[in-house]
Amino acid sequence: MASADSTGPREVATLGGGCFWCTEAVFSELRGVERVDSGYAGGTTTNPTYEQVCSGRTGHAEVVQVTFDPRLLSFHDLLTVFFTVHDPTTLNRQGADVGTQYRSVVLYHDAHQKAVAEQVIRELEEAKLWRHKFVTELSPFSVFFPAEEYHRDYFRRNPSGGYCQFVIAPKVAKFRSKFAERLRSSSVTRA
Ligand code: MHO
Repeated sequence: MASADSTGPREVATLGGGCFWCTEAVFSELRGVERVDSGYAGGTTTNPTYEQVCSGRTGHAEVVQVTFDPRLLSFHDLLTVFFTVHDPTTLNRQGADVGTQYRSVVLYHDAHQKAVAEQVIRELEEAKLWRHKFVTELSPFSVFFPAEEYHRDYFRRNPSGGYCQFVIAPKVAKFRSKFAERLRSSSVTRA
């Protein structure tokens, strides 16, 4: 793996970009990412279940918590990938997935992450990456609840599922073609 030694610095980002199966699949292939955990954050219910989050009543979003080595991947560049592989302009929605649990959200861990998120949004709006204005929520991170085990590595473990083939695979393909130079080397053999 292309990541650095186990004693180096680590940064954690908590990002919601719709169904976490998608964002997990993409970030797992990004060089500099050490681990990706799917879970729930940004709401009020303690230890929510997937079913509760699906109901839209917990306030939580499906998120991924990304642990990365900032020497190999900056938060700025992580966000650039994030905003390319999900649509940050549709309110509470990613494609057919509708509900506040699918909202676009950056749960920043400190003032630096907040400032960088504001800057990247400005840059990408100016570059017209997407046709419409970003609706991404920026809120302070408070607590992350890991998702149930069966959500872990969902794309790799369920390759023949319809959602995997028709929703996740195109996002992974977009990531691989737009950010080929940022792929960790092992994803080539995993594909
Ligand atoms: N519409 C998808 C979303 C899965 S995701 C983990 C499904 O219900 O299978 O929210």
